[in-house]
Amino acid sequence: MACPAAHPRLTLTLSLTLTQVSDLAVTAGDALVYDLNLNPVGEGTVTIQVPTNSISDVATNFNDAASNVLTFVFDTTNPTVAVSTPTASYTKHYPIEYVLVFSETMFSVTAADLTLTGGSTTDGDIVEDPANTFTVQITPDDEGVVEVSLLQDAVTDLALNGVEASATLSWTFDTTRPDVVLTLTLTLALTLTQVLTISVTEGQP
Ligand SMILES: [Ca+2]
Ligand SMILES: [Ca+2]
Repeated sequence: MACPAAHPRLTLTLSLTLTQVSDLAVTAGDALVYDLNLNPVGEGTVTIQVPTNSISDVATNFNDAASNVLTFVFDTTNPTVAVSTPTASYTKHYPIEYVLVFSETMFSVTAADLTLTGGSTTDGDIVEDPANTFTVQITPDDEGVVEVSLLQDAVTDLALNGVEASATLSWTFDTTRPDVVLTLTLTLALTLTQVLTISVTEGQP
């Protein structure tokens, strides 16, 4: 059946107040297509449905069944991230674990998103859990300082809002054992005194 030339009446059921619902284009063909510009007044979940008896053809035949429900989340808030505080600034253990806890669900976090010096990681070293937490295993390049951060907008939430910059964490990776030297000094006085000195030289990277 050919589509009527005149626009049918259309009523939408919306879950959120809109500042504007404008009709961008109406295309008449075998099916009549409405493109609507929806502007929510605030963040949140928006659902849209055409209810029963709310759209008619030019012969005033109304729809006898409600449409499916479309849902989307309007989100303009930038996500934030908290990072794990190292239990010690010096470590001999590796890989070093770096934990990112985001304020909301993120699109993804990959190795390329991290700003890392003195070490490396791969996408396979990053594990996500359901609580918006990503655990990253970092392998030091060598002894010395390993530093990692997440720059502003490096990753996004599901609505593509960029993340706020994280704090920068650093560790000193040190696997060199300290050296110990004993020296004995004899002092002749009224009594003979022996002074034992233990010198420890810390082997630092
Ligand atoms: Ca957000
Ligand atoms: Ca050392």
